Amino acid sequence: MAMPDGLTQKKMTRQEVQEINPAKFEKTEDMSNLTFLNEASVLHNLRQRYYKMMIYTYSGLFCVFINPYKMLPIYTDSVAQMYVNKRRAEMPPHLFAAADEAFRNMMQDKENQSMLITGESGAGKTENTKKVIAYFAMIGAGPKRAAEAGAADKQKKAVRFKDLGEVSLENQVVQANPAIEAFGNGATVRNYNSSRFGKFIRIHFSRKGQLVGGDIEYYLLEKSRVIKQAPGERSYHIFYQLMTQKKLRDRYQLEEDIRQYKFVSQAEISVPGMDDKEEWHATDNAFDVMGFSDREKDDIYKLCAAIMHFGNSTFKQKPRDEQAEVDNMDGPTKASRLFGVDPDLFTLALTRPKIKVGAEWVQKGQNVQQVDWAVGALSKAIYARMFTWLIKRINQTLRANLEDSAFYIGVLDIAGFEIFDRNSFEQLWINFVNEKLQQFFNHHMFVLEQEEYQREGIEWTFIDFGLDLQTCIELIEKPLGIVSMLDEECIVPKATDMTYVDKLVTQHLGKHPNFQKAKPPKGKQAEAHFAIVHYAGTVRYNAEQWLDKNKDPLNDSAVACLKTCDKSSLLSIIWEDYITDYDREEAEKRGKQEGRKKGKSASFMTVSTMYRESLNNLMSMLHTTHPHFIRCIIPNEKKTSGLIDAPLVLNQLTCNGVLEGIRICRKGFPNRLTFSEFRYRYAILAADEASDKEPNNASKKMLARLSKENQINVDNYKVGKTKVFFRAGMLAKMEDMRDEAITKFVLVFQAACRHYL
Ligand code: AD9
Ligand code: MG
Repeated sequence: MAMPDGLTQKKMTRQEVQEINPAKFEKTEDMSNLTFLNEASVLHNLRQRYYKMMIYTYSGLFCVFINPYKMLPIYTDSVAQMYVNKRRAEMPPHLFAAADEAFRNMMQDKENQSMLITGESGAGKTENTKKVIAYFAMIGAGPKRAAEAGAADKQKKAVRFKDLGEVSLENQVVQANPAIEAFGNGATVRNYNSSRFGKFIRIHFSRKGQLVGGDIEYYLLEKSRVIKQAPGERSYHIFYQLMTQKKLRDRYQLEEDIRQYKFVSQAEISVPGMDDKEEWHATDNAFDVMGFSDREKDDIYKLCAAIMHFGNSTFKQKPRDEQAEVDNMDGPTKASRLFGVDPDLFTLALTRPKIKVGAEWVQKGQNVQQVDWAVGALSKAIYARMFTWLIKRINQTLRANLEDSAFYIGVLDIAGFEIFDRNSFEQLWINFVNEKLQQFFNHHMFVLEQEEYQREGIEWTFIDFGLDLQTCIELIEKPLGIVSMLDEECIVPKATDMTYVDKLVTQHLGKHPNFQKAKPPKGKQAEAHFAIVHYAGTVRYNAEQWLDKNKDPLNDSAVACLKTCDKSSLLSIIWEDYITDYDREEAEKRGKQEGRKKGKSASFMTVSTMYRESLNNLMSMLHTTHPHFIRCIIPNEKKTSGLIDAPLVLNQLTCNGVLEGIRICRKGFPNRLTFSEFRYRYAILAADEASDKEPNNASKKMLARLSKENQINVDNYKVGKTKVFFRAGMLAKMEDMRDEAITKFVLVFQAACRHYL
C-alpha cells in the first residue's frame, strides 16, 4: 500500500497494539475515566491536550502537569480566585484545583494535608511549588476565604522591619523561596534554575483557615557543585550574584573577573535569560523581608567569598616527597582573613593535621592530593552547613507566630526517579525516596479504593498495592540490606568499595529477587557493579567512592582551627554541632576537673544514617497527612514549547507512577458512573427500563436486561449504592452498542421521514 510522505508502514502483532478509546473520551480531563487504560491512550490524551496548552490533566489521584515552557495566563490572581471553593469537576484541571481541594479537606476533616510534587529535572516542580504556595498564602490571607471562614474580624499578622515598613506574613512565606533558591539552585544542562536539594515546606493555618506561618525541611543538597561543575553547568547562583556587587567585591577582596576563582568557574558563568545583578537584589531583598540583620547578611556573603578564595589554594610537593607545602599563600590568606582565623595555623592544619593516637597528639603528613581533597571537603561542608543554618534562620522568621497553628499543608518538591548511564550513591538515595513515596501512593490508593467499595457496599478484596514495592524497599533498608551493609563496611578497617560490592553480591545475588548483576546496556559501556529492580525500572549502580561518600570525612584539625574564629560569627555557629577530637579532649579535661564521668564520645554518623533519619521523619509526617499528588513532566529536552518527545514522556509516566496508578486501577472496576449519568447516556439501549422514575431502579433494570440479552457480562460490572462500577474496557463496549443503537434509530427515523414526506 502506498504511504503518504513521511510515514512508514510497520507490521505489528495483536499483542503489540493497544485499543483506542471511543471519541467521547478525546482530551478527557481525567484519564481514569478512559475505558481502555493503556500507555498509548494515556500518551495520546496528554499529547492532544498539550497541543492545546491544556497542561494539567487528572489521572485518578494524580494531577499530571506538562511543562508548557512559556508563560500562560493561568496563574493570575483572578484565575486563582476562580478556583476558590470549587470542586474538581466544576473547573478545568489545574494545580489550584488540587490546592483548593487540599485546603477544603483540611478545613472539613481537620486533618493535615500534603502536596507531593515530583518529576524529572526541568519538569516544573519548583515552579508549581511556588504557585501552590502563593495560592495558599492568598487564601490564607485573602478576605474572601477569611470572610467565609468567619474570620474577617481577625487582623492580619504583620511585622515591622526597618526600611521596609510592614511586611506581611504572606509576603514572607512567598519570599522565603528566592532566598533559598540563590543558595540551593544552580544552572544545569537540563534546567537553568535547577534545585539541587529537595524540600518540604509546611504552610500552617489557624483553626479558621488563616495563614499563621510556615517551616521548611530540606533533603540531599548536592555539595559537589560548590567545587566542581560539569561542562555547560554553573555552581550555585549566589556566587555569580555576589560578583555583580562592587561594594561586596571590595569588601571581600574579590577580583572583578570571576574566572580568577576556579571553584566556581570551571564551565559556565552566566545563564541565558538570567540577570545576576537583578537576582542579587531579589536575594538581598528576600533576606530583608525575612528579617535578616545586616550582620547576618554580611556573614553569609562573606562565607561565600571565603570559599571562592579558599578554592584558589595551591599546594606543591618535591619530587619523591610525600609532603605537601603551600605554593601560594594568597588564597589561603584571604580566605583565613574572612573566616577570622590565623592563615599560618590554618594551612599548617591542612598540610600537617594533628591526630590523636592513643593519648598522644601526632602530626600527620599529607600529600598534595590529600590536601586538595581536604580543601574541597571543607569548602563543601562549610557551604552545606551554611545552607542548613539559612533554612533554620528562615524557619525562625516563619515560625514566629505558630502558637495559633491548628493544621498545615506540606508541599514536597523533590527530584523524581533517576536512571542515568552512571548511577551512584546520590541516585540510590533519590530512587529509594521515590520507591518509598510510590509505596505511600499505592497504599493510599488502596485505602481509598477499599473505602469507596465499602461505602458503595461492593464486596471485593484487594491486596494492599503498597506491598508490591515492599521487597525492593526491604532490600535497601533492612539489616543486611544495601544501606546497612554500606554503613558496616565504613567501620571495617581496610575496607574498599569493592569489598563492599563483594559482600553485597555474596549476600543477595541469586537470593533476592530485586538484586541483580549489572548487565551492560546495548551498545554502552557499563561501569556498574550491581543492579536493583525498582518499580520504575532496573537501575545499574556504580559503587565507586561510596565508602567515602558515606563517611564524608573532614580534616578534623582544620575544623578545630576554623572553630577558633569569633564565637559570634556564622562560621562558629555552623560548626557548633561538629565535635572535633580537640573538643572532645577539652571536654574530658573539664569533666575530670569537675569530677564528672568521661562522656561518651559523639557517635560516628554516616551520611546514610542522616539521610535515613530525615527520610523516616518525612514518611511518618506524610502518613499523618491526606496526600495530593502532582506529577510534572518535561515534554522534550530542548526547553521548547509545544513539542512532545513521546518516548521521553512515556518513560516519565512509568517512573512517576502514573502508569503504576493505572495498573492498579485496572485491578478493580475503574470506571464509575452515577445512576443518573448511566441512565442518561445509555437509555437508548433499554428504553423501557430507563423510564423508571428512580435512576437507581432504572439503572439496575437496564443492566439486568443487557446482561440477560448477553450484551454485557455480569462479571464486568458491579452495582453500588450510588454508582455503577465497570471493569476497564466495558464502557467502550457500551459506547459501541450506543453508537449502533443511534445509527439504527437514525436509519429508522430517516426511513420514516422518507415514507411520510
Ligand atoms: V529540578 O529537578 O529543580 O532541576 P524542576 O524544579 O522540576 O527541575 P522548574 O520548576 O525549575 O523545574 O522548571 C524548569 C523551567 O521550566 C522553568 O525555569 C521555566 O522556564 C519552565 N517552567 C516550569 N513550569 C512552568 C510553568 N508553569 N509555566 C511556564 C514553566 N514555564
Ligand atoms: Mg526545582
